[in-house]
Amino acid sequence: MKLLQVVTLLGAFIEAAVALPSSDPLAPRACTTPKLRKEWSKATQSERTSYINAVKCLTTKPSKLGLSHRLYDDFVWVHATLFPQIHSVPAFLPWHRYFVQLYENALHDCGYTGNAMYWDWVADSSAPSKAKVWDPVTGFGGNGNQTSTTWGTNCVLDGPFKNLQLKYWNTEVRPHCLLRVWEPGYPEYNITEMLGASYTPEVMATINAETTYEGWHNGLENGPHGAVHQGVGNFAGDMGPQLSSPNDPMFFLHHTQVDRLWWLWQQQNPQARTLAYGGVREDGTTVATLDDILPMMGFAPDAKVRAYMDVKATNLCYKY
Ligand SMILES: [Cu+2]
Repeated sequence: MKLLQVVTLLGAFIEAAVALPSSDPLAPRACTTPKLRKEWSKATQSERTSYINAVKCLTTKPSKLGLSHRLYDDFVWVHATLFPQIHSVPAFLPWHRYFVQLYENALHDCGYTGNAMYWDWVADSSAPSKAKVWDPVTGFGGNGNQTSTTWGTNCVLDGPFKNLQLKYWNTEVRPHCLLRVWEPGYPEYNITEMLGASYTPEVMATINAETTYEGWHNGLENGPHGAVHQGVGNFAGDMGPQLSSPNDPMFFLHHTQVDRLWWLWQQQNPQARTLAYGGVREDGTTVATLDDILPMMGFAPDAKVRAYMDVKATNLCYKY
């Protein structure tokens, strides 16, 4: 066989090998051009507008679950119903990674061409209320009306979501406006505005010093993750510790940041940490493994934890 023939054959063979569908989502050759997920304030105005329009579009589409609510409410419903299985457990991080991915897909189906975006609340922790994400023109609008403490009155007054109508509060049908109750902060009690002191770079450095998945996950979920929910929503706002927190579109910018912080921790030692996983499952006794199932209630296929560990996996393929 002539050299040229060998080279041609070899080329065809490589091409065929590359085109083969991979059953292993962690196959290294699969993700050659990862999509960049941007910080909200770093995106262009047309990207931001397109994102917000797509979020609104989710309220015009029917439920994929066949329920009598909108596609928008599917995200709220799935999160609220699965809540005990996906919080305070090792699956917290991969499940929310999958959930953000499904949200990004849904935004794409609504005409958005960009990628998931995040709010870097670590960078804004010294004055979270001044963050660009709350801008009424270029962001998600600001705090709710604080004239009353009656549930359902703390409606967001400005920005693109001021007329948003929401259906669920936890798992109950309780129609309401988008509610926000920013933690005002009480300097005399050392409580900072929006609980910013709980997600500073110093706090993150301490959590990032954890070398095990279990240690890092617990530090992040119970610390900064929870503080941001509480700081934005409090007990009467949608972003608070409610089962229905995906009601606030900010949920997804928050959880993309959570995902980014996990990725940053993995990147400190990719060899050891990309598949680092562990801890105890929701039953309180079973040890978590990469073969555990991430439930999605028929909204999307259930998946294995293993498939949501590596952002370079074919089914994800993004970077920060
Ligand atoms: Cu959650």
